[in-house]
Amino acid sequence: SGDTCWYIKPIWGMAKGEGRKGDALTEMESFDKTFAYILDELTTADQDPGVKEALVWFRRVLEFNVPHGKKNRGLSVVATYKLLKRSSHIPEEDDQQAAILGWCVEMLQAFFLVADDIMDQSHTRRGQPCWYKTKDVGLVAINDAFFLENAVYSLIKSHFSGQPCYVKILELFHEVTMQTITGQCLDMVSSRPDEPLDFTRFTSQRYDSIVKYKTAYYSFYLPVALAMYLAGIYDADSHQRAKVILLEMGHFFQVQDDYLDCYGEPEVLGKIGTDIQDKKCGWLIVEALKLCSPEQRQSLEKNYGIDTAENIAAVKEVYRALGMEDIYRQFEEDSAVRIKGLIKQFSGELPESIFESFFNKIFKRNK
Ligand code: GPP
Ligand code: MG
Ligand code: MG
Ligand code: MG
Repeated sequence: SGDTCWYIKPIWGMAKGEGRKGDALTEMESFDKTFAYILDELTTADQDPGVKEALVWFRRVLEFNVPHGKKNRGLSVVATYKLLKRSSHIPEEDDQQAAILGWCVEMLQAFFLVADDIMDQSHTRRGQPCWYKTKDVGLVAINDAFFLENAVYSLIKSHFSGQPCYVKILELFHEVTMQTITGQCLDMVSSRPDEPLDFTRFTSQRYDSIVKYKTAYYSFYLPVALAMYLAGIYDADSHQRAKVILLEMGHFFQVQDDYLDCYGEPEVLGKIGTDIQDKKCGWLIVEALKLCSPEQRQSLEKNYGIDTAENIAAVKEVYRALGMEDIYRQFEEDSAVRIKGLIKQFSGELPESIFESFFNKIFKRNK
């Protein structure tokens, strides 16, 4: 359906996206209301009474796994859509459509997280036990991950079929899912439990590919691209520009995730780090390997990827001696400068505020 005249001059006073303080709460509340509606749609379909028990189970899956995160990705669909349509008065049901897509992103994320926690053998997520660790669940969680993924398409069909953006949205979800699966593959094969540790594979190039694919596409490009499609923005140039900026932000976000895995407070973060014992090719180890002495490297080789308190402590001791926390702070500052510069340089006709407000949500996060 071609290019649409969509450009709206950003309103600078409102660049943070949420405007007045009270509005942030209202946005979250109205977003949460949409979830209650989605829950009913997905689990009370008038169907074969023989599947009733599965629908009751799926309701539990959705309630446990979808609505308890920060909801940055989902809310960004709504916020971006509103910024793109600022000058025209959007009817209420249009906002509702953005909220449905926002929840689709949150459901895709829930699908990834349920599966990722099994693969990473994690313990907690969002301040509760991981779904597969929950009583009566176990490996049914694999089927539940498939359910969460497919629920996305059932919602897209019921809310968007017949609209000009329908096929674009479908294709985008499929493409981004494949990218994320590719990144998860790189993440997993870089640290196989049955293979000896090989630090020569832990390069920045490898790290960059892992995080671009496993995190940046679905967490940053997807929410903004969905809002753009909903607002009628299809042109390749705008999407390419958005992608360049958002993939850079996504890279930064995963560096934060890797830093917090080791240095975050589990009570705030809602999850307990496992990257050291999981032998992950994460930001801290990749940077530490660039800076360490031969002795420190030996210690890392001896202790990385082994799940005992002593081995983990020995790795953390090398990180401490290298000053990894300060190195991260410096990276954070440099990234902010780089990303802000990229936004100024690369936004083209897109309002800079959509990128600024997304970045402000994640910068200096501790959860
Ligand atoms: C985050 O990595 C990456 C994902 C959640 C993508 C998973 C993709 C699949 C196809 C399952 P992470 O393991 O560092 O996240 P966390 O720290 O939240 O466990
Ligand atoms: Mg994980
Ligand atoms: Mg993982
Ligand atoms: Mg992590």
